[in-house]
Amino acid sequence: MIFDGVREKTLVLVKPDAIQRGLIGEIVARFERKGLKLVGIKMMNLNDEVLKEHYAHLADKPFFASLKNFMKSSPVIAMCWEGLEVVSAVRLLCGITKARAAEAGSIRGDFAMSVSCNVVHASDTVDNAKREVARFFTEDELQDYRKSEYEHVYAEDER
Ligand code: DAT
Ligand code: MG
Repeated sequence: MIFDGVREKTLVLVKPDAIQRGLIGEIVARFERKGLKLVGIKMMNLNDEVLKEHYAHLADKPFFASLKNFMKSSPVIAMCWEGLEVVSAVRLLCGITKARAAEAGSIRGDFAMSVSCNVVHASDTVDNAKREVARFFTEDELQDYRKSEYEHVYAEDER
């Protein structure tokens, strides 16, 4: 089967600060122009239950309550992107957590100044990406389709 090598998936959230600042299109465009395939997208409200799971690694931090409040302050856009080694590729596109120190050209580097209001979430490892995609999307909400652009985005041996 063609394109079987490019099935890694990752979760991206467009955070409330980006929703309020009208950056949804800018952020989606970054992933599109990179050559990634969008396989799931929806607008949703997050609750304490999902945020406790999603940010479990930060549960004992002093900023945990404000992080949850921030993530509940408006709907977010959840997206699932697919591609070859897409988890690490998307982390690079997003830039480091502290946005004002993030590399120019990255999403956080170009659009944000804050540590907490840093416009996007992206899965950090392949294992976490699997868990996070399953946390935010049902199987039915993930699309399986052929993107003809892949013939030009990837070399034959990468597809
Ligand atoms: P990342 O989002 O880059 O994967 P993370 O998983 O360490 O970073 O933290 C998740 C989010 O929590 C991060 O995007 C913003 C918030 N956060 C992290 N460290 C923080 C801090 N020191 N003060 C306030 N918010 C913080
Ligand atoms: Mg993280």
